[in-house]
Amino acid sequence: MAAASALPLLPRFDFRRHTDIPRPTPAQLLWQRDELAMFIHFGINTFTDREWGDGREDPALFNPASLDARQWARTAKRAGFRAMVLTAKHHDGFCLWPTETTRHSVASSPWRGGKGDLVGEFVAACRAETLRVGLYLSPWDQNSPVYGDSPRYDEFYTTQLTELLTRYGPIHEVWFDGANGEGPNGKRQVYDWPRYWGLVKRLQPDSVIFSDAGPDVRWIGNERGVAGETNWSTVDPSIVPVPGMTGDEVMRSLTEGDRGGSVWRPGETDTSIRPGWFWHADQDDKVRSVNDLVDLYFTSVGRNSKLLLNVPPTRAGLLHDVDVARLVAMRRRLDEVFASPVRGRADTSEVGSDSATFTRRLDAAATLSVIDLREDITQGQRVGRHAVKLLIEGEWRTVAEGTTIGYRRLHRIEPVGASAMRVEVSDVRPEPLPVSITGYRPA
Ligand code: FUL
Repeated sequence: MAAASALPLLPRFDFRRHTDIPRPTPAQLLWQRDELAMFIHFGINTFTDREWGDGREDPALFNPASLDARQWARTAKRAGFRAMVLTAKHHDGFCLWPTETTRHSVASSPWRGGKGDLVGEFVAACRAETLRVGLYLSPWDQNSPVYGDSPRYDEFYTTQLTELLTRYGPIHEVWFDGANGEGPNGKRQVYDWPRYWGLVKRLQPDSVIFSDAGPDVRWIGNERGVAGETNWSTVDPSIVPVPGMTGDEVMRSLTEGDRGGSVWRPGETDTSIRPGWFWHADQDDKVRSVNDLVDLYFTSVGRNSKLLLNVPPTRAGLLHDVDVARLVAMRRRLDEVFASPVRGRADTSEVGSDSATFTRRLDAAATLSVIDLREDITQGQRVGRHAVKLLIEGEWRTVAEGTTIGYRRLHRIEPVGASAMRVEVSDVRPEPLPVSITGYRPA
């Protein structure tokens, strides 16, 4: 006892803790682990059959006969989504909540006799199904007379944000679109992003802010539903300092992130289940197929991203039967794909300074068709290259290769019988940490 207390009480040196690399905040971790969020584009465009309104629409057009946000939330839940994001206001400026800032809102519509609050109903529906809540508030506003008169519009916009972030309880994600047009005075609005983001952080400190430039979550750079095969969750913030920028280097940074970047800003992959973001009757026969939806999971969640899948309600205010059926079938298929995990038991692991090999033996040979790799992202993202090898009839064969892993990297492979699985990682910085490998039997 005496001898022990004479020793200096230094903790065992743990290199990991002393390596200063970006790591996710608790809110970013929750966001990533949700894997699937449902985007809801609904508003005046639903009633005019347009994608972008011009702000001159008559609020009287907004009159969904059977609107039921619970149906949206139940569908999302059933299909395995863990969050929903609603367009509280799109570029046309029509507000889905009774705002004090303008009369261009549900309060001037016949819906619920002008007493309705769709943001309120949406949030209540999310809570009833324990889905996290996200709100989209378009900065571009073609209805606001002060748009383009920058300081006045900033005031108007931050008042709207304040209403949304103080009236409805916890909001997990605030979604900032980068679109930016001209105001009625012919001037271009200069957005005060630091002010908007600062306000969100003050009113909803546990939220994540999405935009091209984060600060917490970045756009993945396309609307096709495909994250980069290389996808770092770190970025160099000087490449995309504000939303709405264009250029090759901007797009590359959005899609792939930046190795060694100083901030943690994972990519969100947003796409629609239909060609448009809003519902159009003539797209009822153009809903993504089940195969397509399953592919989306692999090209987003399976590439260290998160999928924000848009499912637009119809004029009735309900998700369309076709969309609902596809989503339920997608869930069934994904459940089948991941129904029979094979973990085996840890065998050898060899860890070098910038490479490592982790091997697991299976208790009995198994046929595998999907390989699931994961880094412990609470310790940052480290792996620059990886290869998956399977022991097939006594011989190690490479069945998949790639660059980054991150939260989750999925590989679909030709089904093959294996008695052991191995992941080899290289180009790892700073030092390697264990990478988990799981195989799945074919459905
Ligand atoms: C874009 C918008 O212009 C589209 O209408 C849609 O809302 C999409 C998610 O973001 O920038």
